[in-house]
Formats: sequence, structure tokens, C-alpha cells
Amino acid sequence: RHKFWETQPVGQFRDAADTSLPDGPIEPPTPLSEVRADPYPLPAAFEWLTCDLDDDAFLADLYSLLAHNYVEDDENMFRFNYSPAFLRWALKPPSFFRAWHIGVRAKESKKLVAFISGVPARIRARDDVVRMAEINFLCVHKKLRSKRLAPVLIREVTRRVHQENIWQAAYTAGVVLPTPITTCRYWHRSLNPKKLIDVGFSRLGPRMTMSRTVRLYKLPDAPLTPGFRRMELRDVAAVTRLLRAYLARFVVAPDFDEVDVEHWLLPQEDVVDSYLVESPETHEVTDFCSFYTLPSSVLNNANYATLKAAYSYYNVSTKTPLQQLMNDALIVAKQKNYDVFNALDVMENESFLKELKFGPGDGQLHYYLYNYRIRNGIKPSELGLVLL
Ligand code: NHW
Ligand code: EN5
Repeated sequence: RHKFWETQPVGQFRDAADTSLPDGPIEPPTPLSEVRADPYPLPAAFEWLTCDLDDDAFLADLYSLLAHNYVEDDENMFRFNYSPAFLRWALKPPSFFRAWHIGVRAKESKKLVAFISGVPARIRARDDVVRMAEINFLCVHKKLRSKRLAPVLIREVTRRVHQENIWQAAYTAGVVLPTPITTCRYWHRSLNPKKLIDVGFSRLGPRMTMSRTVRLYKLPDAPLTPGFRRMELRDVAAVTRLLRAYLARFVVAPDFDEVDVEHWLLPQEDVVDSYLVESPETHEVTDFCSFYTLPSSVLNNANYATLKAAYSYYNVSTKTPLQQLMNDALIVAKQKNYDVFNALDVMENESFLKELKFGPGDGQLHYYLYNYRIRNGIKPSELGLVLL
């Protein structure tokens, strides 16, 4: 059934019943001298390209490949539209490897036709902190689909990750592969219900009028929590302490240090937004919330070309109730003109989704580890990892 995935060190569906297999690496590392030295062969018309994300011309080509060929919803009404600045942020974290930014182009026209990427991360599974690659932005041009190019891209990124003496990876997908560690649901909170209904993202509920719907989703003009403000560079140490203590509660979560927090959480306009609560009395940072910006192209709509979506990222509450904190996140997202605020049912998100009028989406997100077994998987609420 899975001609490629059957050959890979991932949980195989047929092993699901075997309770004797331990948690941890599925196969041991091989000596670096045994890692294949040259790239996997591509069909003759194509060549590998190690990408330079600092090159604006390349970045524009990558942006365009993804904007036209990346992930769509199940009814092909929307397509993710990652911005160039977002791609640069996502692909150039601390200690990134240029060799893990892998393009495929047509030899003759030099057109970029496929891409896959990895970035390094330390991810903890139970009490084991593992150096991993986070794999993302796998994309094959629509005209080259179903030709088994994806397995070549995956083997090539695996080879280049192995060359750095890294043997595990984490990735997410909307499709079921062998074998998810957990399956999450997307939830959506309307901020601009009229537009969402106009583009077919949501529907007018039964016995609801447009004006009742607009009223239902209304939010205050400004955040309500005293001391709620944007995160700044001077907050990195405090945010790192809060986040490390919080993420320690989950079975699978990133092991962030201050360098990681500065990259992944310091606000960048239209890429990532972070807010915190600084106690007006003690000036202590007690709570934190963040979201990233990922618009979707609206396909085939006469009135609108894009939806502006915020995606819940990492949130930590110690003093402000999580529901109140997330309500303030919704308020700032609304102020900044987002149309919808999305969240997965990971971490403690279940505790506020219904109360804050999120509704379940039609999409799921499956989380995977490569060459690392977690017997029986975990619940979404045990997952402390958000991939972009
Ligand atoms: S998930 C988003 C993936 N991208 C898209 O959905 C964009 C639109 N679709 C496409 O571009 C986030 C193509 O349909 C793609 C497949 C390229 C998806 N993950 O070339 P063939 C990520 O980026 C398997 C993994 O003929 P295609 C995460 C499929 O099961 N495998 O198909 C990426 C089949 O194998 P099987 C996927 O439609 C994680 C084979 O590909 C997959 O022309 C990557 C068919 O290939 C997916 N999303 O191209 C893994 N979709 O065994 C990283 C399909 O079933 C692993 N397939 O026969 C770790 C590596 C690093 C390890 C380091 C130690
Ligand atoms: C790797 N980083 O399906 C990611 N999105 O629910 C790759 N649905 O937007 C994997 N179909 O439910 C990504 N509106 C997998 C996700 C791919 C994209 C996707 C879903 C997630 C989505 C929307 C639009 C559906 C359009 C028709 C949806 C309902 C919203 C409604 C708002 C009001 C309250 C009830 C829910």
C-alpha cells in the first residue's frame, strides 16, 4: 500500500499491536562514512539546487512555487500563501543548514519545480531530548504530480540530515501516513464573519442572520488584561523561563533556549506576534501568548483574493486565566485586521476553544516522527509542539 513509506524507519501500521517494541529510535545511527556521499538521481530533465534564502530572486521563485502549488483544503477553495518574509523566518532559525533548503529545477528553463526543507531543532520526547530536523514545505509542481518525485526529495533531505549526524525528524501533514503520533483538529474563530461567509470559508448558521452573526463574534476594541503588551527583546529571558517551565508538562515538545525564543517568538510584522502580561505591581512577566501569520489565497472568488489568518502558536498562563489571555489575543488579531484566528487542539487549547466561539474545522493535522517510536501515540493535549 505504501511502496515508499514501507521502506522507511517509521512506525508501521502492522507493528501497532506489538507492545514489546520500546519507545525511542527505531534504528541506530550509521557511521557517517556510510552515509551516501552523492545526491540521489533525479529524472534527466531536472537538477538539484541548494537554495539561498538571502537571494531575493530565489525567495520570489520559492514564494511563487508555493503560492501556486502548496497545500489546499479538501474542496480546493483555499491555498496556503506563506509570505516571503515568513519563509525566510521559517527556514533560517539559529544554526540552520543551507544544504537542507533543497530545490529541484528544470535544467533547461531553470524553473523551480519542487522543494523540500529541514531546519534543526531539539525536541524532547518524554525525558529524551533529541536533535531532530523539522521537515516542511514539501512541494511538487502540479504538473509533475504522481511521478514519485516526493520520495526522491524525502530521501535526499534525509541524506543531508544524516550528513549532520542527525537521525530523527518531526513533520506534520494533512494526509495519513505511517504512523501519526497524534492527530489534531483545526478550530477556527471568526473575526470577520461577513467576509468568511462571502468566500465560503464558513456558513451562516441555521436560524442566524448576518447581523446576528456579526454581533455574535464582536470583540472589544482593546485588550482587557492590565499589563498586556507586545513582547520586546528585553523580555527574551523571562519568556524563555515561562515557556520552558510550561513545555516541560507535555510528552513531546521543543527544548527552547533564549536563542531559539529570540528567533521564534520575538515579534516580526506580519510573520509572528507575541504578547505578554507584565504585572503592573511587580513588573514580573506572568503570561504569554503568540500567533503566526499565514494568509490563504481564496481560489475562484470575484470579491476577495486572500484571507488573513492568525494561527495560535505558543501560549503560557500562570496568573491570567488562559481563556482571558486568548480573548486578548483575539482582540489584537481583530485590531490588526485578521479575518480568522485558527488553533489546533494541542496543549491546553481545548480549555478555551468552545468558550471563545471557535468552531471545529474540516481539516486535521497529523503529527509524525521519523526514526523515533512512541508506543500507542499520545493525545493532542499531550503535544507541546507547533510546526509552521
Ligand atoms: S505537509 C504538506 C505537503 N505538501 C503538500 O501537500 C503540497 C501539495 N502537494 C504536493 O506538492 C508538510 C504533492 O502532492 C506532494 C506529493 C509533494 C505532497 N508527506 O511524488 P509522488 C510537509 O512538508 C507520499 C510525506 O508520486 P505527489 C511535511 C505518498 O504517501 N509523504 O506524489 C513533509 C507516496 O508514498 P507511498 C507524502 O503527489 C514530510 C508518495 O509520497 C506526502 O506527486 C515529508 C507519492 O509520491 C506528505 N505530505 O507528491 C517526510 N504526500 O509510500 C519527511 C504524499 O504512500 C520525513 N506522500 O507510496 C523525514 C525526512 C528527514 C529524516 C531525517 C533523519
Ligand atoms: C504543514 N505545516 O484543510 C501543514 N484547512 O480546518 C500541512 N477549513 O481551513 C497540512 N473545505 O473548516 C495542512 N471552515 C492540513 C490542512 C489543510 C488546509 C485545511 C481547514 C482546517 C480549513 C475551513 C474552510 C473549509 C472550506 C471547505 C473550515 C469552517 C469554519 C467555521 C467558522 C465558524 C465556526 C464553525 C467553523
